[in-house]
Amino acid sequence: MHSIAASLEHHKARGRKSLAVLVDPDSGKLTDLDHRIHLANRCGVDYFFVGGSMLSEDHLGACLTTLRSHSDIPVILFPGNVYQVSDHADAILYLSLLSGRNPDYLIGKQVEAAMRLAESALEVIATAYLLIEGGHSNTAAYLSQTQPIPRDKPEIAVATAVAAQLLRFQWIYLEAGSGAQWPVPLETVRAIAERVQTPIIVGGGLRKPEQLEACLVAGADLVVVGNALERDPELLREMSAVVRSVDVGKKLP
Ligand code: 1GP
Repeated sequence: MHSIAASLEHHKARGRKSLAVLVDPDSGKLTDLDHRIHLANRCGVDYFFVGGSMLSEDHLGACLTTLRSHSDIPVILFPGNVYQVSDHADAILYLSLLSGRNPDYLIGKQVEAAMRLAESALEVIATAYLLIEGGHSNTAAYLSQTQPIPRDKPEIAVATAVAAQLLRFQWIYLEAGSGAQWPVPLETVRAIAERVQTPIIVGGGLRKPEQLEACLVAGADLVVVGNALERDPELLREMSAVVRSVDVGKKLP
């Protein structure tokens, strides 16, 4: 039995790509959550990510209970603040905002949450979080009072990802921002994948199956989709098929 962090490494080693559906319990669109869960089960989605920038704990609890009671897909907290911690999930992304220079989001919030996490049964996944300019105002950048990495500076993103690997982060998350106009540039994903062995997650502004495919071919190991699936849950069928198709042709060791 692999831990969740190890499962992604295991998949990466075998060239298998992964898909996560982001559920934002504060989006006001939880009415069709049952349907989205059903589709995720049928389509073989790998993970649910749960979180939002402005979310309170109350909403989170109900959402986690629904996910847990209708699905065996691992549920990973993707917290927008220190209140989004719950034992009703399997794991939590312990995010450090490495693209920014705000000490609160590099280590301050992590210290605030540390004792609670250490005492919980959650698997804690140390995750380097890199905001990459996505064309729209970025909520995470605003709330953290940091600047995203400019889109045309892949070398900065690469150096940050290499630092994350040297610092032994378990996952690297490249984030263009929820509803981003442009997803993370493929050139950036490719350049990072060529330099680091740490599993790479990419999210923000992925709306079309072709974008997922391009991102995975460029070297992402896991893609995360939120808004597009809230708007059109049926899109998941095509997206998951594309993710599986990228596996094909990879050589098994
Ligand atoms: C996950 O923030 C993203 O990394 C979600 O973005 O809602 O645009 O898919 P979307």
